[in-house]
Amino acid sequence: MPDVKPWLTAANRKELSQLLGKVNLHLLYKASVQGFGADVFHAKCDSQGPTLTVGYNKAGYIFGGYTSEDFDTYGCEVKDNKAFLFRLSAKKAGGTPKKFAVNQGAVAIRNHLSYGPNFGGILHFLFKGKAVVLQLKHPLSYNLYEGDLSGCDVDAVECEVYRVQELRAPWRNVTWTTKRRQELLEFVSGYKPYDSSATKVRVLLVGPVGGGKSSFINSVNSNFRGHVTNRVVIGSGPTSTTTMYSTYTFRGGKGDTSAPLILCDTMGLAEDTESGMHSDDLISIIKGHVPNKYRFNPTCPIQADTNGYIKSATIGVQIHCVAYVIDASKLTMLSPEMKKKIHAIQSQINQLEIPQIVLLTKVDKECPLVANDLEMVYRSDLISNKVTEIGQQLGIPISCIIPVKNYWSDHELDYATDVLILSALVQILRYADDYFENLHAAC
Ligand SMILES: Nc1nc2c(ncn2[C@@H]2O[C@H](COP(=O)(O)OP(=O)(O)O)[C@@H](O)[C@H]2O)c(=O)[nH]1
Ligand SMILES: [Mg+2]
Repeated sequence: MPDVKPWLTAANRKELSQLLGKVNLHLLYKASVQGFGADVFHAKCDSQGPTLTVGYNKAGYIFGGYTSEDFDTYGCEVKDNKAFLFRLSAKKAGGTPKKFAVNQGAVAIRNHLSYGPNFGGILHFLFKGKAVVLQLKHPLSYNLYEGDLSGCDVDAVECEVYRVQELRAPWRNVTWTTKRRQELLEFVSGYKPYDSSATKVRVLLVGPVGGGKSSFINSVNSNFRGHVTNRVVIGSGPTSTTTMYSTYTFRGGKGDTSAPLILCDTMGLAEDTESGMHSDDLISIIKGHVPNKYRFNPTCPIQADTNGYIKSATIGVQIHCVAYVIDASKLTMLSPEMKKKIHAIQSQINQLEIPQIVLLTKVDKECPLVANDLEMVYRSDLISNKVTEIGQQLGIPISCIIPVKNYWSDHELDYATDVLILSALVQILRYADDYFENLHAAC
């Protein structure tokens, strides 16, 4: 049902994950759209495996039942020791979500042609024209009191059935806690480059217009400042908003000192040669010849005699890591011209032996599972496929591809967003250290 919006919010789903573990909920049936009839319910939900039935009442309660067994029309009583009834902590209900496990060995669901989802004859959806019926006369299957589920209001306004899909094990281990966020922030703030002649690691952000370069800088800044900031102008048009070379340092490390990191924002790459970043300019930046606030001219790259050109660039002003910033939701739309352009840049950077990573942005836009819960990012097949795809397209190992979600619509910091952003920074700093180490080994 791609056009039908489920009522379960991201917060509801988070609560449900306390009851169900990390699962994907795929909407199969929505009574207010498809009709409150048992026949439609069976047509949409039979033989779908584990499902979650959710009722919403006028009093604001969200409640329902889970079964790991199929719904069908054969008219039988089904035992399912994994089944349970639940109520979320919505509005009046307050507190934490509640789970009422089926009594072991008892009938968990009653399947019948004329029944909607029927949990042990106690909680009965879509029955005789009524959305929900609660019958506590038959407390054999689940033990609960009247009011536990729906606050005694069985006048449901909506009934949804979701298919429950187990998620794959995460392909990268991440600890999603505020404590972890703090540890990562402390690591990044306290980092000192391997090479003492570079006091900060310089990272060049490269990629097509609209990939999320400026938003990434804002997101990093937000982490250091402790609140969402909009320091860099964000663009949404097809051409680059950024025409200037800008380098960003960050305040807010230990003792409010400057963080050991400089992010360098460039003009976006464009397919044609007349607009967008010229690859010669990129190489000049990498070698440290381009001054901060230099305004690019796409048709005429910086020359040794250009005003402000830095002739003797030290290691401190050179680039120590290149991050390709690529929009996960537009990956398949990367044109052959764009790929050719990136490959040409890559081969020059390879010769300079500078580490290259990919920041795969907008993972929330690409994957609905991730949009609802960012912690699903390493469990999402969609994102995993995107990572493999970009790895193949750019010839970059998977370990160097980091999915991120920038702050783009949020007003408040969120620890999961921060954990991804800060994990990306940690990787960048580690790769930069490898680069410094190689430089020393070569001396
Ligand atoms: N959904 C989503 N939108 C994003 C994300 N990062 C950036 N955007 C949006 O993408 C658009 C382009 O971002 P911008 O940072 O200006 O890209 P740049 O041209 O590479 O600097 C803006 O409208 C942003 O709000 C993200 O992680 N998720
Ligand atoms: Mg920009």
